[in-house]
Amino acid sequence: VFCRAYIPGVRERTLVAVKPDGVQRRLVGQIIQRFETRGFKLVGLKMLQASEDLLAQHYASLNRKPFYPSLLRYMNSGPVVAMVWEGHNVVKSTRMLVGDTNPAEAKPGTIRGDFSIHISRNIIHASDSVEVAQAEIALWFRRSELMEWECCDHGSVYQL
Ligand code: IDP
Repeated sequence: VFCRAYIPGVRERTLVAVKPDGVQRRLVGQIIQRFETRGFKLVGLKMLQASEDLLAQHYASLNRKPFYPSLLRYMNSGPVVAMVWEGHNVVKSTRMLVGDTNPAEAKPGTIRGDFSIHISRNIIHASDSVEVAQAEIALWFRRSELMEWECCDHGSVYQL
């Protein structure tokens, strides 16, 4: 059923990753549920052990920070669940759903604010701009791993 109306930005995509602590703590289901119930569309999903090379590229902009070595060890300490979510304004909305980088500053109701305490273990990654999202999706996913599909409730989430 092709029911997609023209809504500007409705094809916007962002990269989200449940970090190794989020996987260990069995939070994957609850995190996915927040994006699904909001109305966003899942277009990519996989569990992987991120390589040091992937992480070095992903966090290249932070490589002079004092916490960079421990950040890479943390992200490499176990499997992560990477996903691509699609929808109107999804990059900014996801940052709001996720909450402040530092869980101590993250509001209750956000993912970090509800499930984490310390900046060194903040359970989730989300792209911070549309341009960064495009680069991160290309880094983490092959084109063939991203699904093109129609959500049957599109007209209820957006507009018929
Ligand atoms: P973001 O993940 O909210 O986009 P960034 O500033 O890009 O935040 O930092 C990337 C990640 O690096 C954070 O999510 C967190 O895991 C880690 N990080 C950032 N600042 C610190 C810090 O001061 N101490 C330890 N880890 C940090």
